Amino acid sequence: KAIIPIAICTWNFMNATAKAWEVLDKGGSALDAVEQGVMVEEADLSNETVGNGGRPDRDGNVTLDACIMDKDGNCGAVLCMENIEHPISVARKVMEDTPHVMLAGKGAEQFAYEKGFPKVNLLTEKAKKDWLAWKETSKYETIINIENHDTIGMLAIDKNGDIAGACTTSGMGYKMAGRVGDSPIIGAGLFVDNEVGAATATGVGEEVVRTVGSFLIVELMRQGKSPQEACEEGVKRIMAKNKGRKDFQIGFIAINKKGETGGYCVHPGFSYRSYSEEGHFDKKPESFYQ
Ligand code: SD4
Repeated sequence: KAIIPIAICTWNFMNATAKAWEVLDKGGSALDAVEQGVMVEEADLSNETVGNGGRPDRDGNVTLDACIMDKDGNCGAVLCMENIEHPISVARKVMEDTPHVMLAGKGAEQFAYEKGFPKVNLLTEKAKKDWLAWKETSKYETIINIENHDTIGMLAIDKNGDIAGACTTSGMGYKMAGRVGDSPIIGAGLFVDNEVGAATATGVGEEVVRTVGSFLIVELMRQGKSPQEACEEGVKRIMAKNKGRKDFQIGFIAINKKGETGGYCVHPGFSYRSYSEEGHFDKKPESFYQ
């Protein structure tokens, strides 16, 4: 059933969707809803995959990726940025206050300070301890997401029927220094087309980038597929390029103009959260492998 307004996000980030709903219910814009929604997870120290408290790269530095996109197709992103708790808000400033779409590394950080964002040490004692333990064996391989929290990608439709999306992450744990995943790449980790719908991704970003996954899903919806069918096709495209490979997880979620939603993933374990007048749900989509 189509319900507007609505907010959905990857994984079971119930506090984030609750925040987004609060904004939407008051008549706020989808853009404000997704920004304020994902900020909840960026600030949550217990979440080791987004924002403050995120796992560092293999050199011990926490580097954050985020992007945001509005109803008019405007977008902004920060890549591999350190010391700033809310990369999504910096991405929004890139979108609104600069002629650019992406700022990376030191440039992004400097821009954030100029905009008044405080410098924050993002490496918690726990994340540091885990990283030091990891360094003892230093395996560098992709692992299937078993934990139930990860990159947050959020999509929302406001009372005007306008769509926006946001995606924010500390990226793959113990990644190479300088590594950027799909999450801050418009079209890969997130895409919004206000005429059609929006999609966002979580999981091993390299595979999402290779298929420009979120853009693909929005285009499939434009061709008439439901959000569910489009997400399934997106995952199938990735699996066609990785025949027989089972060592990675990817989850996509999508929403169309009517507020219909869908999700699909490579392995069981992925879920997405949905909040509308119908209620607050944890949805467990089907997966490519059982
Ligand atoms: C990335 N997609 O950096 C993000 C992180 C993630 O499971 O979702 N990891 O590739």
